Amino acid sequence: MAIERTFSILKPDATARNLTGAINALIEKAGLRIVAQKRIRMTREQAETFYAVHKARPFFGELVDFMISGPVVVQVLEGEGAILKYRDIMGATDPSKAADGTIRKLHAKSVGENSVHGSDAAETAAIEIAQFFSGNEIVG
Ligand code: IDP
Repeated sequence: MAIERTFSILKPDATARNLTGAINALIEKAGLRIVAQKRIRMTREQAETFYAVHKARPFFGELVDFMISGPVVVQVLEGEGAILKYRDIMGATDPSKAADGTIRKLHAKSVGENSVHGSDAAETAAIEIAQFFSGNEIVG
């Protein structure tokens, strides 16, 4: 399988509960390398751009408000099949449906405040990484 990069966000519910290290440990245990990472406060514009695909959904306003409600940690993860591997260890969007041992099963509070984001495909990963990182900030 090819070495891939995927984009990750540790969401405000995770940073609020001091879970950066606990979640990073699960990421690294799965064999993914954190090749870029920074803690930021997203602007409303950044969050709206990032989640533009969900603009028509009823939860869009709530989602944007949540993403700017506190600091987030944005990351680039690298490894074999990184995109699917990270989706696997994240677990289902709704933590009550997430498999045992997944990040969301262990840590998420609700379907909205679900601790992590991970890209769903190679094309979106490239777009999402480019929204938050310049090339020289990623050190593989
Ligand atoms: P994903 O993060 O597992 O890829 P998506 O369906 O792409 O899930 O939704 C993006 C984000 O929107 C979710 O991670 C969650 O934070 C939020 N979200 C999804 N569905 C709901 C909902 O029904 N109510 C509130 N927020 C939601």
